[in-house]
Amino acid sequence: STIHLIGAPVDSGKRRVGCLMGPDAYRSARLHGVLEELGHHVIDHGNLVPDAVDLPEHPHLYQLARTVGWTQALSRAAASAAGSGVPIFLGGDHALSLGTVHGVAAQAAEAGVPQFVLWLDAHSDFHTGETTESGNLHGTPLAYVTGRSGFPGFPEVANPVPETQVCIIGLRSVDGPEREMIEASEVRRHDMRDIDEHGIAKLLGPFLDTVAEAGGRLHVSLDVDFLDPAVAPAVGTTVPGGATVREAHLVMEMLHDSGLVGSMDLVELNPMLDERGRTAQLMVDLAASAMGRKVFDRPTQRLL
Ligand code: DIR
Ligand code: MN
Ligand code: MN
Ligand code: MN
Repeated sequence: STIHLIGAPVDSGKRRVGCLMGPDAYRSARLHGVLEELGHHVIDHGNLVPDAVDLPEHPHLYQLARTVGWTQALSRAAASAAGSGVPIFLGGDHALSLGTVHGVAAQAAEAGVPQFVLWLDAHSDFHTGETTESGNLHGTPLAYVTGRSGFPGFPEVANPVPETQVCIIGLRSVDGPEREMIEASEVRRHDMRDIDEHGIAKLLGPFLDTVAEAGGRLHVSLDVDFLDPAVAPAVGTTVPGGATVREAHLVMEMLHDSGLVGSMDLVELNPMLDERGRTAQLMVDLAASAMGRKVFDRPTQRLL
């Protein structure tokens, strides 16, 4: 199948800079060649640039105009790529998902396909512009794409992703207002304790079944900090106690076996913080597993 690599060097979603180097770190770790070796037709579209947006500085929301500009540009790019192959967005910080999910959801609505979202992250990214304490917009995309208010200047969300079609796995840092909103919602959420108690396959499997039964399409948003910082140090917001390499690969292999992945974000990689490119390399290996790399050919064995 065709894979579109779309560079999204978004660095406006938080204060610590460096994520703008992410797309080239993935390229240097040979993402393109690795995917071609798996038999895919790969097109690297280069890096996007944000729309020029004329908005006054916001008293609380950091780099609002720039992030709105990215959201507009990414939404268009995602909508046009989603119909004709699998776009993989090379981040960039997680603010890029304000645009990518907006765009793929719009294209899905047009095609009459239910859009589902899998969020692999230590954080819930469920703040609105009104609840965020940091003012960092990378902590907000899930609230935006599920249709919450509090996003001044951003494109209208005409096709919100229904809460029941969102699943977050890997949680271990959730702010108070986020917890309240998530608990009052129908978003599926699994913290690290769920993974420890049940195993990650038993959390992901039922969600994939739901997507399949609905005839849906899945957008996967993979935040580097889903992984444990011991194996993935190159991210500004490390939280101890994250997913292992083995858990992450199992998730990716199950995603490939499901045949449901329509689009993917690789986000929050900050090459400035990396140790000899090891985090970039791990993210490329995970993307390869999601796109079909395996040791032996076999379907996922679901335990339950
Ligand atoms: C924190 C950190 N919850 C915030 N968020 C994220 O600033 O709102 N870090 N997403 O990666
Ligand atoms: Mn995130
Ligand atoms: Mn995170
Ligand atoms: Mn937060």
